[in-house]
Amino acid sequence: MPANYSGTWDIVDNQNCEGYMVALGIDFATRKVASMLKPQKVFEQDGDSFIIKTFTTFRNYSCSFKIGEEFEEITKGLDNRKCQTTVNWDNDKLVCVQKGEKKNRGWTHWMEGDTLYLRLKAAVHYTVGRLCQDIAAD
Ligand code: VL7
Repeated sequence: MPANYSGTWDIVDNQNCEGYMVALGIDFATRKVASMLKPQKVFEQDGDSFIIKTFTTFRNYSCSFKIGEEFEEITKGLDNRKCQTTVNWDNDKLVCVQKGEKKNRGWTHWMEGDTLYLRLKAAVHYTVGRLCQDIAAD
């Protein structure tokens, strides 16, 4: 029996939503509006079938999927990109991979007690260094 996420969930707080939005290339004005929002999520779950609706006063977003079945997701009203998206169980966690232009993109939901968590990720952070031979040292 998988976990049951059904219900209506209200945001309590979040961290670094700004960084996520920057990674997706959301413009400054939209980020400022989005950062003020208090999203509500409504999960409709029937076993492995999900509809996740995200409601705000500014925009809404809805996504439906079946566990393990890849689908084309268009992030309309978010960054408006096309992704090949798959959501799987990792024990009771919901793990989403959004393949597309943005590398390392996806989200994970899990529950602890009566709290629902959501971790959203996008983008890659690299650092590249260059080193040269120290001839004098040899
Ligand atoms: C992701 C907030 C904002 C662009 C407008 C703000 C509109 C949202 O991926 C999401 O949910 C998953 C997991 O539950 C299921 O679809 C929703 C909300 C991301 C970052 C990006 C700002 C533009 C507010 C409707």
